[in-house]
Amino acid sequence: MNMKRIPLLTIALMTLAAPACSFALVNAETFSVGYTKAHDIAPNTFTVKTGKKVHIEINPTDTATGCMSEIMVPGLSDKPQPLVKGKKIVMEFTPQKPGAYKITCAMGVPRGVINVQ
Ligand SMILES: [Cu+2]
Repeated sequence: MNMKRIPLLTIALMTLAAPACSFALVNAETFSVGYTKAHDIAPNTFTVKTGKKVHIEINPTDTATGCMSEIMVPGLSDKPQPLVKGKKIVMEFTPQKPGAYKITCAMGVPRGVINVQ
């Protein structure tokens, strides 16, 4: 076995074990959300604070189809992201204005709400 390869492998594994967002998470309000075709996202109602960073992770256990196959939060997370089984979705934003922001599909059908206080 070529011993020179071991340190490189160790560095690669350490890099994988420390995702880039781990530092940002320290000061963010973090939510873990599930998705199934039968129940859509759960939970689907969130309360957060103006000026405080929010980190939402969605872990789909189904792949969504049709109208509701993408998710976005107009005004907070404007880029539609596809709900695909096993593929984690991350939304990160810092709300600047209080209000009730709808969680929607890519065309605006509501599926939940983020209340910014
Ligand atoms: Cu739709």
